[in-house]
Amino acid sequence: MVQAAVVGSQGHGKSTVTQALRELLPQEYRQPQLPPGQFATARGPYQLYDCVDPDDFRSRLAVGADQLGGVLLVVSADEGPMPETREYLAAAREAGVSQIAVFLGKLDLVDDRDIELIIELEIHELLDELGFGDQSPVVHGSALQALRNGNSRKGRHDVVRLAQALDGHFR
Ligand SMILES: Nc1nc2c(ncn2[C@@H]2O[C@H](COP(=O)(O)OP(=O)(O)O)[C@@H](O)[C@H]2O)c(=O)[nH]1
Ligand SMILES: [Mg+2]
Repeated sequence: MVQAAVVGSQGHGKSTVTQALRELLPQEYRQPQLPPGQFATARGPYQLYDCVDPDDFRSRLAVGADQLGGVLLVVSADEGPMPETREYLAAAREAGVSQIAVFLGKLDLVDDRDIELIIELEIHELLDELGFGDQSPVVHGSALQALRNGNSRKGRHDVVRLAQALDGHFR
């Protein structure tokens, strides 16, 4: 079982991404739904912990940072990295977590490709500044649209690519 925490600024879509992974992957991989918070990818089962706020994340890290396979950072494309985004990353860094995968979400709210790329650059700069280097995968998408169109393979596409990024990057 891969344990992972979902972090990101309030309102950026953590709970929506968590729900999308949980609801859409069973259709993709033709597996039964697992208990709350769990889902399975091609690699196997995951337990996702959807953080409420940075304090919640810190208490999670305090009890078991070494058991985390990685952290899924959610950044909304309409706001970009926020002070709370940095706070989460600093906490992960301090606890020695080094596997970060990024979901650049709410793409349906941004119709300018340049803005999307600038925000991705800001995310890479922030990761670099906090000492995570340049290895983190960044998956672009819209979890809400995926949930709305999840019965189609095309609708699930972003969420499946996110699952593949977790499979490849988390320990
Ligand atoms: N337009 C749009 N809204 C989204 C998307 N994902 C989440 N939201 C909305 O953003 C708000 C905050 O999402 P939520 O998952 O609760 O954020 P959290 O505070 O990070 O857990 C809710 O109203 C969601 O419906 C998306 O991909 N597109
Ligand atoms: Mg939430």
